[in-house]
Amino acid sequence: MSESINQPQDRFVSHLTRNTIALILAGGRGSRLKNMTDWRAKPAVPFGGKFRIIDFPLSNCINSGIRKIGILTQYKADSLIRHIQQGWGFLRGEFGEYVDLMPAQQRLETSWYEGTADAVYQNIDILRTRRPEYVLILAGDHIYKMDYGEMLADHVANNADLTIGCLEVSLEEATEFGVMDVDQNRRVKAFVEKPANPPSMPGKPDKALASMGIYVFNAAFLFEQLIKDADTKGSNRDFGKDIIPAVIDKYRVNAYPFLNLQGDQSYWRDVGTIDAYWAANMELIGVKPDLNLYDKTWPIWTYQEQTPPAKFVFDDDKRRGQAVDSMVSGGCVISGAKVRHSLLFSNVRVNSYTTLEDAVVLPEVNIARHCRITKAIIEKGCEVPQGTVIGENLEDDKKRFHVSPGGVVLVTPDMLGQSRHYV
Ligand code: ADQ
Ligand code: ADP
Repeated sequence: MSESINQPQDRFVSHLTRNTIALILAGGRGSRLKNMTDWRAKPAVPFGGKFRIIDFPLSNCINSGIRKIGILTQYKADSLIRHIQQGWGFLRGEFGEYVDLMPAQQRLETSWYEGTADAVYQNIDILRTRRPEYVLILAGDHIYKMDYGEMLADHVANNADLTIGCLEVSLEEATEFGVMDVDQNRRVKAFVEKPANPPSMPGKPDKALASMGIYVFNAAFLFEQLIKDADTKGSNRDFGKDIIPAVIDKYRVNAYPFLNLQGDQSYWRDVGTIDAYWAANMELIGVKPDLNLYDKTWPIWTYQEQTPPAKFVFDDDKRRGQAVDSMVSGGCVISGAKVRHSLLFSNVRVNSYTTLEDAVVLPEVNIARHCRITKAIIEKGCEVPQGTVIGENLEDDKKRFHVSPGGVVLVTPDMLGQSRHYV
């Protein structure tokens, strides 16, 4: 038995997770989500009928036993902050558990965070006082389930300074990612951020090994590199662009292949565009979606107000209110209307003579009578007026709404001439 195996930190994943701080990067603009991020940060965008995107990395942390969590906020953080304060206050400070909001500290003369590394650097003084052994850095804008404890154990077992979570993507997709080349021991030999011509994987000419933007660092190593980077002229202060390329030659940087709870890479979604967001929500309606929201062993936690059950009623003309092949959240009332293959968030009203198909309807929406809506996303708080037709003539829709390249119509209160009461 090698000596290191006798070290408690190698033996117990619980020791590793207890001594880890997770930092969730929640500041990005998410501009490809168009008007859905006019008023909120991407991690605060509602998803899956009752969650917000950030609930996924947060729940992964809690379920993995990592209960010291910092959320680095910046852009339009209002609804994100409220969501965290309302829903994530259940951790016990006396056990050393917390979810801390870490807004831009304005530590430097610049007033906002620059790249992702700067977001962490600006909080370095606070992080040091917490004395973590490991820092797990996570993106706040991806949907997946993952046991981070396994990644930490792999990091320690391989004596790595930095471990990068990775997954296989197609060469076309790879231009949007950090792409790496690894040896047979998974040691990272090269790393390029968003390459125009991504290198393919050995033996897999149509695939590239992409960074998920999630990292395990030995804490002391991270702090050292952040300080070095802050002194480097011309740095973008970004993990992908600056920190990782600067350390791969000199230190042990390993790749960790992402596995979700089924032990494969079947579910990981960047819902960064309107088309991807719509498709990922639609996918959940299927009979056996790859993302199982009903798994009691890996619950996705969230905040949600208390609502009465969804209700399906006849209208005065005895017209049946119904939803088939759909998910309908609490507080919804479907009266004399037909809802097909759609996902309704909480407190949505759909009224008589109206039909919905392939629609994602966010909370607090009222759809009046005689509407026909197909393949659309209706933003939170919309009052859709009587007789509105959406998704049948995209040229018409383009005049009033946002139409995605895939033909999904996004409707917001502003586009209907209404003021926003909800984010
Ligand atoms: P991108 O996703 O393009 O690439 P970026 O836009 O920097 O990287 O966002 C990463 C995460 O950090 C997002 O969750 C974003 O919201 C957040 N964020 C960005 N700037 C921030 C700031 N200043 N303060 C707080 N949060 C901030 C990254 C990596 C790639 C990798 C992909 C995987 O750089 O190497 O392949 O993630 O999606
Ligand atoms: P429609 O345009 O379809 O006739 P209404 O607004 O008249 O819609 O509502 C129809 C039915 O929906 C009501 O009779 C009632 O049963 C139900 N309903 C409407 N609003 C609520 C509510 N706030 N709480 C519970 N049920 C409601």
